[in-house]
Amino acid sequence: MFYPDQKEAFAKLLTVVKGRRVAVLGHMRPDGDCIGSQIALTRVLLALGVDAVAVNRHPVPRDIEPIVQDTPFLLWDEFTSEDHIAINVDCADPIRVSQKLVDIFPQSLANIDHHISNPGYADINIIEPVSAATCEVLAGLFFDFDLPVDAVTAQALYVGIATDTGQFRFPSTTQQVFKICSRLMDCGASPNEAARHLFENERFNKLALLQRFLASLRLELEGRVCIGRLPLKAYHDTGAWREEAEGFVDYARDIAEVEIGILLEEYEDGTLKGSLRAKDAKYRVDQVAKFFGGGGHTCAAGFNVDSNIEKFYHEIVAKLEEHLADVAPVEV
Ligand SMILES: [Mn+2]
Repeated sequence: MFYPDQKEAFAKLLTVVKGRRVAVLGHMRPDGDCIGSQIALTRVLLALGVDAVAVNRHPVPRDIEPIVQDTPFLLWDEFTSEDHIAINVDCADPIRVSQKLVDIFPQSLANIDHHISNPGYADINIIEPVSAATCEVLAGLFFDFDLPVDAVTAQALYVGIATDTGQFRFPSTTQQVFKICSRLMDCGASPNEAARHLFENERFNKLALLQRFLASLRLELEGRVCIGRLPLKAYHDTGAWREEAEGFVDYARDIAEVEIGILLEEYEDGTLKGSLRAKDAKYRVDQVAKFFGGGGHTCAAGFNVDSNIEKFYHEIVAKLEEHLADVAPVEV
């Protein structure tokens, strides 16, 4: 078994959903793991005869779209609750599904996730912080319970794992990840097909935005930190979409001597999103994110603040200086 400790909780979940209508909710600005988890859980519930639908505040990103296939997937304003119960996937905090969806579902039945900061806010909580992706947790549970995993479900789970492990590079990439992916290939998942729509399908506007981001990179704190900035203007000038900055922060982290990479992005509503990526878990970037009201993993975390880049830049550098004073650099 992949997740013996979750056997009881997942069995309870499968019992409670019988005869109910279920909305499978994901987080705002969804990523591959979020969408993959929603597709997979919705499809498996449907196969079990449960009336299930995936619902999100924001649309499925263009590069992930091909995996949705015939899965019922709605935006929040296309969805009408008819006594549905909610299951949240990949959401460390209930508000991550958006205020609009919290208004419809003040309390979720279940919460399936892999974020260390998840406090277990639902009636049934399945949280596996050591797992690389929520899709890994779901795939493991489906195999443990011998549930029907069709080719579309397998591909969705594979895409979630491939994206949340940074294409099998992050420290979270365990032997279990490969065992599960191998089983998913048995069920029809295709890594090559996934790679084609995820990585060989770029828009020119995105590369124009990437040029702006790369030109903005600055080393701070004796080169231990690298910060890239995307002001509103960068989006206006290039016509790139928000979700196209996904992964840019990795360039900042990937510089040889840099320990933490950061992306600061401005939003139209006067807020600023910070994304943090560390080379090693000991940097605990989740703690830095938490200080600014966010959260995440030890190596990958984020937050939103009411500010702009000009005002906030010095605040984050000051906080990192204090944070890094206690952490020795990684030997390369
Ligand atoms: Mn995830």
